[in-house]
Amino acid sequence: MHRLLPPPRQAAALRAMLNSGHSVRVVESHSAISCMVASRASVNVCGTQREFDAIWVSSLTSSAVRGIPDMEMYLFESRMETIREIIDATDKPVLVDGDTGGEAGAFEYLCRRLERASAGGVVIEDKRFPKRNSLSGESAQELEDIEVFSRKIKRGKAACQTEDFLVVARLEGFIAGAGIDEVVRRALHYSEAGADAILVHSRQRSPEQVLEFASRYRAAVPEGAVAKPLFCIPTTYNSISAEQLFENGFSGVIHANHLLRAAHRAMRDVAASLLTEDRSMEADAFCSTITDLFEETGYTAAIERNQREISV
Ligand code: SPV
Ligand code: MG
Repeated sequence: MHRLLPPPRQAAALRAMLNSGHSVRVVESHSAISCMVASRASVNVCGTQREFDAIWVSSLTSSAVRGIPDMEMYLFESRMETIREIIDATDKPVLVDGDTGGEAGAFEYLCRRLERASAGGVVIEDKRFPKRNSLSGESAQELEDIEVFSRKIKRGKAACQTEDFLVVARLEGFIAGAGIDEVVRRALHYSEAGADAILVHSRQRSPEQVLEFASRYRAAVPEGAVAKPLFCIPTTYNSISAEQLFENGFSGVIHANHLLRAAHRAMRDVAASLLTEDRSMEADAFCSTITDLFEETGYTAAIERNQREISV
């Protein structure tokens, strides 16, 4: 393998947060501008400022912005360009959805490329390549052999240059119809293989399945071993808050697709309004202003700097 320079500190932040017991709220980005919006979102809740802690580069939304289905179809090089733009657009750590990771050799390469690009980590799911989106009830979901997937985790970890880069094992057992015993068995196996964290996925409308998993996993961790931090993606069971998931043993909660879904709905409404009204006045209500875009992308600040220089 080539000798590579270590990545900058932004990459280490996710590991540091998890190590210090800080729970993380993660939100999806699919472009530099969506990452800027996500990174700057900040609200005051009962006197405490709340922000997202990390960014999720979703395969669903990375595919959707390219106009292709979420079937592990994109060329990784073109996705890498988006990942780099997203990392450049934020100071927050970036967690990349690596789908199945491909075969072990491809996964080593993926880990090295992402670590070098200063990503905070990668998540791979224990399904067979090419995977199908987990939320689609129509798709056949086939689990990977437990040993094959564990070897892939080991190979990915061994390929990384630092301890900071996280390799997260994502459990698709519930999605594929397996029972909780099998899902817990796999979680223990992947933890033992060196996964830095475990993501359990479910498409039930209720959080019961993932909550039961969290308590069963913790109870099953053998003496002397540590339970890995747990992540979940509450897209379907979305009446439970991130705070409640944290209280029930989760360290990370990922809102995996909402910024693109919001933009898509607004785009459809605006396109229809432009045609219906035959002008743009009514559509303005659904749009950011041009000034908003200037400010978000640094245009306003760049012009101000130029003007200061001219007036000196
Ligand atoms: C993604 O965001 O691409 C995910 C989560 O993998 S899900 O769409 O629920 O499979
Ligand atoms: Mg995905």
